[in-house]
Amino acid sequence: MKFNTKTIHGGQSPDKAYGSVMPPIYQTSTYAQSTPGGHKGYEYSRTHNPTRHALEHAFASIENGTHGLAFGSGLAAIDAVIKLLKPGDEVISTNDLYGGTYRLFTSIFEKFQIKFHFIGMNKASDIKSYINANTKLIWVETPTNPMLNIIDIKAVSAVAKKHNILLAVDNTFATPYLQQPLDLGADIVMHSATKYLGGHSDLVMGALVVKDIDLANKLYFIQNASGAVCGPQDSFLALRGIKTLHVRMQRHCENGRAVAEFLAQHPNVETVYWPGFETHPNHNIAKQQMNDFGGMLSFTTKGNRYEAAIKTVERLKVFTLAESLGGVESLAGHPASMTHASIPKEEREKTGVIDSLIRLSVGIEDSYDLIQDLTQALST
Ligand code: P1T
Repeated sequence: MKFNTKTIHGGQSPDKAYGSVMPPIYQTSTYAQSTPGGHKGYEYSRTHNPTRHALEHAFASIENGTHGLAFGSGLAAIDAVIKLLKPGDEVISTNDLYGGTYRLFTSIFEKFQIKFHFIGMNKASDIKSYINANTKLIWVETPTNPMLNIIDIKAVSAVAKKHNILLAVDNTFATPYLQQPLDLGADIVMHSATKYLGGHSDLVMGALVVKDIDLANKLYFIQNASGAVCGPQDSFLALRGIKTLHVRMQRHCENGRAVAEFLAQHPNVETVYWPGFETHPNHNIAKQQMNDFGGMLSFTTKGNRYEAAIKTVERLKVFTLAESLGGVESLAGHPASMTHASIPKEEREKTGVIDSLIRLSVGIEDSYDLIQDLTQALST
């Protein structure tokens, strides 16, 4: 089945009870048993729920995996992956990543003696010097949030496999429409489904997909034992969102390109970070591992002045100033004071998250209106 068909039908069939085409919202915590253990496959909704099940099948289908797992947030999904580890284990992670992921790693899991190395991965070979006998996981965001760095998944996977290390890829920015990490050698693909998969800024959810039964079973155990699952109503919304992922992404990519090209020639803009530019350091890798360049981009205003960046985002009218990304509506953010405020200033500035950086999640409105809005916001 091709991707554009999988988004609509992947892992789904009409409901067995009455043939309903959309999966019913099984809004129940528990299921009747005729005798202890005598049930129809479902006992308790933390463990299993038919609506969540349908969504988990859809996740697996669109990411070319065999097993999908849905969580109550993207961070809950990441939390489950790190719980595969034990004290003394080490993780090598991209140094440019969502601030909440950095906070989870450093403020929660370092307490449990898991060690994290945050490094630039623009050259996959740079990872090798951080590997030792305790290294158990490589955590990659690509494109990264918010600098839009591109990491070569195939090359990192070759290093990981050689040393028997798990590779997890946060595919939130790209979505499976643009990039399928399991096909490129990753062991785990993760999503903040809050973003493009949901697509309408109306839910908070996380996803994991794997293609190895043992790994799947370990993660299902953690999902049930730790219990950070999503509810049936949100599962339904995510299933509905995924059905239009391919058409939304096509427009996100077109609008992303139009906005990136507009900003690149604007006199009040210093630098635009977008993997579609030939000048992007890993443009060629982006071309190889992605089908297009997406709707996320960041840029700096001239002069690196905090006030200038803040004034710019405050003046926007079609773009909404808000955390998050990946919805049909365009959003703008100021990473240094919003999504990446939990990363110490010194650390974030090393990766380029400076005071004048603005991040855009380019939505699917008419690109004319988006460019008009940026024109007025950048005019002074
Ligand atoms: O918000 P949540 O669903 O828990 O997902 C966390 C997360 C994980 N990975 C990436 C790449 C993310 O961007 C996020 C969440 N990001 C934002 C809220 C943001 O505005 O960047």
